[in-house]
Amino acid sequence: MPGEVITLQTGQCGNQVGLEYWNELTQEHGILPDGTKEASPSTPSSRLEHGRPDLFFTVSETNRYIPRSILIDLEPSVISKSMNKMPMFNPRNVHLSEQGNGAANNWQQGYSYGLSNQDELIDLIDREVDKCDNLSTFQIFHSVAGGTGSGVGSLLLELLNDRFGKKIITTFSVFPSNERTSDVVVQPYNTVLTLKRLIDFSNGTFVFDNDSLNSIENTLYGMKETSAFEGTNKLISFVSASVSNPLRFPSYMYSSYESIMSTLVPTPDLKFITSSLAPSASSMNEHDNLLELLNDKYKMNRVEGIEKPKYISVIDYLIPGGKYNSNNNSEINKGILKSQSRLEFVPWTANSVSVILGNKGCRKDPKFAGIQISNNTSIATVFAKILRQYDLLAKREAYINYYTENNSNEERGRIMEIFNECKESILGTIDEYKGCQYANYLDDNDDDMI
Ligand SMILES: Nc1nc2c(ncn2[C@@H]2O[C@H](COP(=O)(O)OP(=O)(O)OP(=O)(O)O)[C@@H](O)[C@H]2O)c(=O)[nH]1
Ligand SMILES: [Mg+2]
Repeated sequence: MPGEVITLQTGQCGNQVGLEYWNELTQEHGILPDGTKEASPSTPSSRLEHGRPDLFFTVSETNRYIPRSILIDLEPSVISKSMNKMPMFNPRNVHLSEQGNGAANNWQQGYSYGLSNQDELIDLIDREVDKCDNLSTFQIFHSVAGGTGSGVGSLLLELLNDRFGKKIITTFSVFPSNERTSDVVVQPYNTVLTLKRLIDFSNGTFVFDNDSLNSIENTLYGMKETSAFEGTNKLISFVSASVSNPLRFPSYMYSSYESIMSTLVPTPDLKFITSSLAPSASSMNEHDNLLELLNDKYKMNRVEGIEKPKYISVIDYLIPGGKYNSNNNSEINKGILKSQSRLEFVPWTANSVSVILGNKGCRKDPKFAGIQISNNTSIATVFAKILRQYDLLAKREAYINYYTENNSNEERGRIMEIFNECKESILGTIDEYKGCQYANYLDDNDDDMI
């Protein structure tokens, strides 16, 4: 039985992506930004297809849909924009800092703030939990590189794991650009500190790399100047909304988060998920779209010039729209067979690509024809790149005073030790992804199997 999903959106990135995410969900379920239902959904058939928004929304006595979402930031501007655009958010679920000036791109500030305010955060979470009959999953939207999404996000992971360890905890985590110089110099420190918590406490982390997102945006829309993150956030939100499509429009397969995550994450040591998408084109059928999902151009954490990744698990979603219906079984089977033959799998898994036939609900024509979510070894090179950038700073102990309580040698040493533990943990994950390419991988990991 599918259970409810509670969302936590934290920091600028978390809340901006979160806003687009709820925009996707409301379109699919025919809900207006104020939480009321659309009077007449676009097509007669869609009237029957409102699915199960109740897993993601509570419904008030006056029939308004309210996202099961908690909005957290240490400065007010992003959340106040969200509340204006989507008055459906519950104002009681907003947590803002009284000082209101952010965590200054510093994980430590975000984490300490979270720690001092944990009772209030727990109250917010408990209130949402109390509204669920059968809570399944917490999902966090954040960036790993600033101060709030990374620091408060890390604390939330610890709190959730501590209090709700049996529930699924997933994250949609945005990794920083290396190409945009405007991004902040201490981002590698914040990223490494956050990654440690993701490794320890998340059950599945969807990794989105801002450089790859920018390049997909350019491929799809040309160099068109969209406002800062609008295009990238639409890409992330399409993927994150689509992941739960079969929960919200249940059919006979993958109608719970548990079933999706157990396919994607066969062992807790391999839990970093890569996504890609296929743009919608009326000339493409199911077979073409399944192959387009393999196109490097549309991968959301691409690393150039590496050996071919090995796949641990792959789920493709076909999302119908316009003339394209995604129900032609022979084209789907042809596409699955070709995808399976083109991908290289680790030796201990079945060479299989699962396909979920999504439902567009009340959405008019989706911009994308499908997504792929997969667990594959390319993540090891993403993490190695992060560690290289981290090492450049850490070997000189550059900017370490941002993270210390005072600048004594002892305190600097203590912080470097913490950073090193995080680095070790990331190296451990890289080793897991390297080791899983061998047939005896599971023999070594018997204790870790779910
Ligand atoms: N894709 C995407 N990336 C974003 C967005 N907003 C910020 N980022 C990236 O996230 C990182 C900075 O994190 P923010 O989310 O702005 O920081 P924060 O969590 O609000 O933390 P502080 O402002 O330091 O308190 C940088 O790498 C930005 O490029 C967004 O809306 N979309
Ligand atoms: Mg901020």
